[in-house]
Amino acid sequence: MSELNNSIKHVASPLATQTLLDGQLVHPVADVRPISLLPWLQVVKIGGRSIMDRGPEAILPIVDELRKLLPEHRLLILTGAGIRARHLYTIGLDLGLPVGSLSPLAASEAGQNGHILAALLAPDGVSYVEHPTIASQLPIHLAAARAVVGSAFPPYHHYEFPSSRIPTHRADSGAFLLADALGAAGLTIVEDVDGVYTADPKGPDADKAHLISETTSAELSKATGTLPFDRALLDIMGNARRIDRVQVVNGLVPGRLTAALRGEHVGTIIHTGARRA
Ligand code: GWN
Ligand code: ATP
Repeated sequence: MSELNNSIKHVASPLATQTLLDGQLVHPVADVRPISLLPWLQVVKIGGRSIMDRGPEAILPIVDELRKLLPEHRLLILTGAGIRARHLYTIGLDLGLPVGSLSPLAASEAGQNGHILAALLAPDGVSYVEHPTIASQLPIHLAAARAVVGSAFPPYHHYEFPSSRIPTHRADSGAFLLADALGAAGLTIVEDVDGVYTADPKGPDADKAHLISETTSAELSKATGTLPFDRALLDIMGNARRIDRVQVVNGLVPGRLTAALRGEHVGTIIHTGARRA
Protein backbone atom coordinates (compact mmCIF):
# COMPACT_ATOMS: atom_id res chain seq x y z
CA MET A 1 0.00 0.00 0.00
CA SER A 2 2.73 2.43 0.99
CA GLU A 3 4.68 1.49 -2.16
CA LEU A 4 1.64 2.35 -4.26
CA ASN A 5 1.36 5.73 -2.54
CA ASN A 6 5.02 6.40 -3.19
CA SER A 7 4.67 5.68 -6.89
CA ILE A 8 1.60 7.91 -7.14
CA LYS A 9 3.38 10.78 -5.41
CA HIS A 10 6.47 10.52 -7.57
CA VAL A 11 6.26 12.83 -10.56
CA ALA A 12 9.10 12.25 -12.96
CA SER A 13 10.55 15.50 -14.31
CA PRO A 14 13.94 16.23 -15.80
CA LEU A 15 13.99 19.50 -13.83
CA ALA A 16 12.81 18.04 -10.51
CA THR A 17 16.07 17.67 -8.67
CA GLN A 18 18.59 19.95 -10.33
CA THR A 19 19.23 23.62 -9.84
CA LEU A 20 17.60 25.72 -12.55
CA LEU A 21 20.88 27.61 -12.82
CA ASP A 22 22.71 24.67 -14.39
CA GLY A 23 22.56 25.53 -18.10
CA GLN A 24 23.68 22.10 -19.24
CA LEU A 25 20.76 20.42 -17.53
CA VAL A 26 18.15 23.09 -18.26
CA HIS A 27 19.09 23.76 -21.89
CA PRO A 28 17.80 20.49 -23.46
CA VAL A 29 14.47 20.95 -21.69
CA ALA A 30 14.05 24.71 -22.02
CA ASP A 31 15.49 25.39 -25.48
CA VAL A 32 12.26 24.65 -27.32
CA ARG A 33 10.97 27.35 -29.63
CA PRO A 34 7.71 28.66 -28.13
CA ILE A 35 4.56 28.23 -30.20
CA SER A 36 2.83 31.28 -31.69
CA LEU A 37 -0.40 31.95 -29.83
CA LEU A 38 -1.72 34.57 -32.25
CA PRO A 39 0.35 34.28 -35.43
CA TRP A 40 -2.07 36.44 -37.45
CA LEU A 41 -2.00 39.37 -35.03
CA GLN A 42 -0.38 42.69 -35.93
CA VAL A 43 0.59 44.79 -32.91
CA VAL A 44 0.71 48.56 -33.39
CA LYS A 45 2.14 50.84 -30.71
CA ILE A 46 0.85 54.41 -30.95
CA GLY A 47 3.11 56.98 -29.30
CA GLY A 48 1.68 58.79 -26.30
CA ARG A 49 3.81 61.90 -26.54
CA SER A 50 4.44 61.75 -30.27
CA ILE A 51 0.84 61.13 -31.44
CA MET A 52 -1.80 61.20 -28.69
CA ASP A 53 -0.60 64.41 -27.01
CA ARG A 54 -0.90 66.28 -30.30
CA GLY A 55 -4.69 65.99 -30.17
CA PRO A 56 -7.09 65.84 -33.14
CA GLU A 57 -4.56 67.01 -35.73
CA ALA A 58 -2.49 63.82 -35.26
CA ILE A 59 -5.04 61.44 -33.77
CA LEU A 60 -7.88 61.75 -36.31
CA PRO A 61 -5.78 60.85 -39.39
CA ILE A 62 -4.35 57.83 -37.52
CA VAL A 63 -7.86 56.77 -36.47
CA ASP A 64 -8.92 57.04 -40.11
CA GLU A 65 -5.95 54.93 -41.20
CA LEU A 66 -6.58 52.30 -38.51
CA ARG A 67 -10.24 52.12 -39.51
CA LYS A 68 -9.31 51.45 -43.14
CA LEU A 69 -6.84 48.75 -42.04
CA LEU A 70 -9.49 46.71 -40.22
CA PRO A 71 -10.63 44.59 -43.19
CA GLU A 72 -7.00 43.76 -43.93
CA HIS A 73 -5.51 43.04 -40.49
CA ARG A 74 -6.44 41.93 -37.01
CA LEU A 75 -4.86 44.46 -34.70
CA LEU A 76 -3.81 44.90 -31.11
CA ILE A 77 -3.41 48.66 -30.83
CA LEU A 78 -1.41 49.72 -27.77
CA THR A 79 -0.98 53.30 -26.58
CA GLY A 80 1.90 55.03 -24.81
CA ALA A 81 1.69 57.32 -21.79
CA GLY A 82 2.82 60.71 -23.09
CA ILE A 83 3.27 64.04 -21.38
CA ARG A 84 0.96 63.45 -18.40
CA ALA A 85 3.26 60.62 -17.25
CA ARG A 86 6.26 62.93 -17.54
CA HIS A 87 4.54 65.54 -15.39
CA LEU A 88 3.77 62.78 -12.94
CA TYR A 89 7.41 61.63 -12.84
CA THR A 90 8.47 65.18 -12.00
CA ILE A 91 6.08 65.45 -9.08
CA GLY A 92 6.70 61.89 -7.87
CA LEU A 93 10.48 62.27 -8.03
CA ASP A 94 10.31 65.56 -6.10
CA LEU A 95 8.42 63.68 -3.41
CA GLY A 96 10.92 60.81 -3.42
CA LEU A 97 8.45 58.16 -4.58
CA PRO A 98 10.13 54.84 -5.43
CA VAL A 99 10.19 53.76 -9.06
CA GLY A 100 7.69 50.98 -8.31
CA SER A 101 5.19 53.62 -7.21
CA LEU A 102 5.74 55.77 -10.29
CA SER A 103 5.38 52.85 -12.70
CA PRO A 104 1.65 52.13 -12.20
CA LEU A 105 0.83 55.84 -12.09
CA ALA A 106 2.51 56.37 -15.46
CA ALA A 107 0.89 53.20 -16.79
CA SER A 108 -2.55 54.59 -16.04
CA GLU A 109 -1.80 57.47 -18.46
CA ALA A 110 -1.09 54.93 -21.21
CA GLY A 111 -4.44 53.35 -20.39
CA GLN A 112 -6.19 56.73 -20.63
CA ASN A 113 -4.77 57.28 -24.10
CA GLY A 114 -6.04 53.82 -25.02
CA HIS A 115 -9.53 54.67 -23.80
CA ILE A 116 -9.48 57.84 -25.94
CA LEU A 117 -8.39 55.97 -29.06
CA ALA A 118 -10.90 53.16 -28.47
CA ALA A 119 -13.75 55.66 -28.08
CA LEU A 120 -12.94 57.08 -31.51
CA LEU A 121 -12.87 53.59 -33.06
CA ALA A 122 -16.00 52.39 -31.21
CA PRO A 123 -18.31 52.80 -34.26
CA ASP A 124 -16.07 50.26 -36.01
CA GLY A 125 -16.52 47.69 -33.25
CA VAL A 126 -13.24 48.42 -31.49
CA SER A 127 -13.10 48.55 -27.66
CA TYR A 128 -10.53 49.14 -24.96
CA VAL A 129 -9.62 45.86 -23.27
CA GLU A 130 -8.04 45.63 -19.83
CA HIS A 131 -4.68 44.09 -19.04
CA PRO A 132 -6.18 40.86 -17.63
CA THR A 133 -8.23 40.53 -20.84
CA ILE A 134 -5.12 40.99 -22.95
CA ALA A 135 -3.41 38.34 -20.84
CA SER A 136 -6.04 35.65 -21.18
CA GLN A 137 -9.00 36.56 -23.38
CA LEU A 138 -7.57 38.25 -26.42
CA PRO A 139 -8.54 35.47 -28.87
CA ILE A 140 -12.24 35.67 -28.04
CA HIS A 141 -12.24 39.46 -28.26
CA LEU A 142 -10.45 39.33 -31.60
CA ALA A 143 -12.92 36.74 -32.82
CA ALA A 144 -15.67 39.30 -32.15
CA ALA A 145 -13.84 42.39 -33.45
CA ARG A 146 -11.09 43.09 -35.98
CA ALA A 147 -9.09 45.08 -33.43
CA VAL A 148 -8.87 46.01 -29.77
CA VAL A 149 -7.01 48.77 -27.95
CA GLY A 150 -5.00 48.36 -24.76
CA SER A 151 -2.34 50.06 -22.66
CA ALA A 152 1.19 49.50 -23.98
CA PHE A 153 2.69 49.90 -20.51
CA PRO A 154 3.64 46.57 -18.91
CA PRO A 155 1.95 46.08 -15.53
CA TYR A 156 5.23 45.76 -13.62
CA HIS A 157 3.95 48.01 -10.85
CA HIS A 158 6.04 47.58 -7.68
CA TYR A 159 8.09 44.88 -9.42
CA GLU A 160 9.83 47.52 -11.55
CA PHE A 161 13.64 47.34 -11.34
CA PRO A 162 15.00 49.69 -8.65
CA SER A 163 18.14 50.45 -10.70
CA SER A 164 16.57 53.57 -12.22
CA ARG A 165 14.43 56.35 -10.72
CA ILE A 166 12.22 56.36 -13.84
CA PRO A 167 10.50 53.10 -14.88
CA THR A 168 12.83 51.34 -17.30
CA HIS A 169 10.08 49.28 -18.93
CA ARG A 170 7.66 51.71 -20.45
CA ALA A 171 5.24 51.54 -23.37
CA ASP A 172 7.67 50.45 -26.11
CA SER A 173 9.05 47.63 -23.94
CA GLY A 174 5.53 46.58 -22.97
CA ALA A 175 4.35 46.47 -26.59
CA PHE A 176 7.33 44.36 -27.65
CA LEU A 177 7.11 41.95 -24.70
CA LEU A 178 3.46 41.35 -25.51
CA ALA A 179 3.98 40.94 -29.27
CA ASP A 180 6.83 38.48 -28.66
CA ALA A 181 4.92 36.52 -26.01
CA LEU A 182 1.87 36.23 -28.27
CA GLY A 183 3.99 35.21 -31.26
CA ALA A 184 2.39 38.01 -33.26
CA ALA A 185 3.03 38.54 -36.97
CA GLY A 186 4.69 41.87 -36.33
CA LEU A 187 5.13 45.03 -34.29
CA THR A 188 5.04 48.53 -35.73
CA ILE A 189 6.00 51.48 -33.52
CA VAL A 190 4.29 54.72 -34.56
CA GLU A 191 6.20 57.93 -33.76
CA ASP A 192 6.38 61.55 -34.97
CA VAL A 193 9.70 61.08 -36.80
CA ASP A 194 10.58 59.04 -39.90
CA GLY A 195 12.39 56.40 -37.86
CA VAL A 196 15.57 56.08 -35.81
CA TYR A 197 18.26 58.68 -36.59
CA THR A 198 21.93 58.82 -35.68
CA ALA A 199 20.96 61.66 -33.29
CA ASP A 200 17.67 63.20 -32.13
CA PRO A 201 16.35 64.93 -35.28
CA LYS A 202 14.71 67.52 -33.02
CA GLY A 203 17.68 67.91 -30.67
CA PRO A 204 20.73 70.20 -30.66
CA ASP A 205 22.59 67.97 -33.18
CA ALA A 206 19.61 67.79 -35.57
CA ASP A 207 21.68 69.10 -38.51
CA LYS A 208 24.01 66.08 -38.23
CA ALA A 209 21.23 63.51 -37.70
CA HIS A 210 20.55 61.12 -40.54
CA LEU A 211 17.91 58.44 -40.82
CA ILE A 212 19.01 54.84 -40.25
CA SER A 213 17.05 52.78 -42.75
CA GLU A 214 17.88 49.33 -41.38
CA THR A 215 19.81 48.19 -38.32
CA THR A 216 19.91 45.65 -35.51
CA SER A 217 19.19 45.94 -31.80
CA ALA A 218 22.82 44.88 -31.18
CA GLU A 219 24.12 47.70 -33.38
CA LEU A 220 21.88 50.31 -31.70
CA SER A 221 23.04 49.07 -28.27
CA LYS A 222 26.59 50.19 -29.06
CA ALA A 223 25.60 53.87 -29.34
CA THR A 224 24.90 55.81 -26.15
CA GLY A 225 22.78 58.58 -27.69
CA THR A 226 19.04 59.08 -27.31
CA LEU A 227 16.47 56.88 -29.01
CA PRO A 228 12.78 57.36 -29.90
CA PHE A 229 11.91 54.39 -27.61
CA ASP A 230 12.86 52.97 -24.17
CA ARG A 231 16.52 51.92 -24.05
CA ALA A 232 15.40 48.73 -22.22
CA LEU A 233 13.77 47.69 -25.50
CA LEU A 234 17.22 47.07 -27.04
CA ASP A 235 18.03 44.38 -24.49
CA ILE A 236 14.56 42.89 -24.80
CA MET A 237 14.87 42.77 -28.61
CA GLY A 238 18.28 41.13 -28.25
CA ASN A 239 16.66 38.29 -26.30
CA ALA A 240 13.50 38.05 -28.42
CA ARG A 241 12.08 34.64 -29.23
CA ARG A 242 9.64 35.31 -32.05
CA ILE A 243 9.47 38.91 -33.28
CA ASP A 244 12.46 39.10 -35.59
CA ARG A 245 12.03 42.71 -36.69
CA VAL A 246 10.28 45.90 -35.67
CA GLN A 247 9.54 48.87 -37.89
CA VAL A 248 9.50 52.43 -36.48
CA VAL A 249 7.36 54.69 -38.70
CA ASN A 250 6.14 58.27 -38.82
CA GLY A 251 2.45 58.37 -37.90
CA LEU A 252 2.17 62.02 -38.93
CA VAL A 253 2.60 61.03 -42.58
CA PRO A 254 -0.63 59.46 -43.87
CA GLY A 255 -0.15 56.00 -45.38
CA ARG A 256 3.11 55.07 -43.63
CA LEU A 257 1.45 52.77 -41.08
CA THR A 258 -0.63 51.12 -43.82
CA ALA A 259 2.46 50.54 -45.94
CA ALA A 260 4.42 49.14 -42.97
CA LEU A 261 1.65 46.65 -42.19
CA ARG A 262 1.72 45.57 -45.84
CA GLY A 263 5.39 44.71 -45.37
CA GLU A 264 6.82 47.79 -47.10
CA HIS A 265 9.99 49.45 -45.84
CA VAL A 266 8.88 52.99 -44.98
CA GLY A 267 10.70 53.71 -41.71
CA THR A 268 13.53 52.14 -39.72
CA ILE A 269 13.60 48.35 -39.64
CA ILE A 270 15.33 46.99 -36.52
CA HIS A 271 16.29 43.33 -36.61
CA THR A 272 16.09 41.60 -33.23
CA GLY A 273 17.90 38.55 -31.86
CA ALA A 274 15.00 36.23 -32.76
CA ARG A 275 15.51 33.56 -35.39
CA ARG A 276 13.03 33.52 -38.27
CA ALA A 277 10.92 30.33 -38.20
O1 GWN B 1 -7.47 51.43 -15.60
O2 GWN B 1 -6.64 53.23 -17.83
O3 GWN B 1 -5.09 47.32 -16.27
O4 GWN B 1 -6.13 47.83 -18.81
O5 GWN B 1 -0.40 49.34 -14.65
O6 GWN B 1 -2.82 48.22 -13.31
O7 GWN B 1 -1.43 51.17 -12.95
O8 GWN B 1 -5.28 48.46 -13.96
O9 GWN B 1 -3.29 49.54 -10.82
O10 GWN B 1 -7.56 45.78 -15.65
O11 GWN B 1 -5.15 45.98 -14.16
O12 GWN B 1 -5.33 53.02 -15.28
O13 GWN B 1 -5.97 49.83 -11.67
O14 GWN B 1 -3.92 50.53 -13.30
O15 GWN B 1 -4.19 51.93 -17.61
O16 GWN B 1 -2.76 48.86 -15.80
O17 GWN B 1 -7.26 48.59 -16.17
O18 GWN B 1 -9.47 51.65 -17.28
O19 GWN B 1 -4.73 47.28 -11.46
O20 GWN B 1 -9.41 49.11 -17.95
O21 GWN B 1 -7.88 47.58 -13.58
O22 GWN B 1 -2.53 46.07 -15.24
O23 GWN B 1 -6.80 50.41 -17.80
O24 GWN B 1 -5.08 50.26 -16.00
O25 GWN B 1 -2.48 51.36 -15.40
O26 GWN B 1 -4.04 49.27 -18.15
O27 GWN B 1 -1.81 50.64 -17.98
O28 GWN B 1 -9.63 49.74 -15.24
MO1 GWN B 1 -5.94 51.92 -16.71
MO2 GWN B 1 -3.27 50.44 -16.89
MO3 GWN B 1 -8.50 50.14 -16.70
MO4 GWN B 1 -5.71 48.83 -17.37
MO5 GWN B 1 -2.11 49.96 -14.17
MO6 GWN B 1 -6.63 47.18 -14.89
MO7 GWN B 1 -3.74 47.30 -14.84
MO8 GWN B 1 -4.41 48.96 -12.22
P1 ATP C 1 5.43 57.51 -25.19
O1 ATP C 1 4.63 56.59 -26.07
O2 ATP C 1 6.29 56.78 -24.22
O3 ATP C 1 4.62 58.60 -24.59
P2 ATP C 1 6.58 58.39 -27.70
O4 ATP C 1 7.10 57.10 -28.21
O5 ATP C 1 5.35 58.93 -28.27
O6 ATP C 1 6.50 58.29 -26.11
P3 ATP C 1 9.09 59.82 -27.41
O7 ATP C 1 9.48 58.92 -26.32
O8 ATP C 1 9.13 61.27 -27.16
O9 ATP C 1 7.64 59.55 -27.95
O10 ATP C 1 10.01 59.45 -28.65
C1 ATP C 1 9.91 60.14 -29.89
C2 ATP C 1 10.90 61.28 -29.95
O11 ATP C 1 12.22 60.78 -29.71
C3 ATP C 1 11.00 61.95 -31.29
O12 ATP C 1 10.06 62.98 -31.42
C4 ATP C 1 12.43 62.46 -31.35
O13 ATP C 1 12.51 63.84 -31.16
C5 ATP C 1 13.11 61.78 -30.17
N1 ATP C 1 14.38 61.11 -30.48
C6 ATP C 1 15.42 61.06 -29.61
N2 ATP C 1 16.45 60.40 -30.14
C7 ATP C 1 16.08 60.01 -31.38
C8 ATP C 1 16.72 59.27 -32.42
N3 ATP C 1 17.96 58.78 -32.29
N4 ATP C 1 16.02 59.05 -33.56
C9 ATP C 1 14.76 59.50 -33.71
N5 ATP C 1 14.12 60.22 -32.77
C10 ATP C 1 14.75 60.47 -31.60
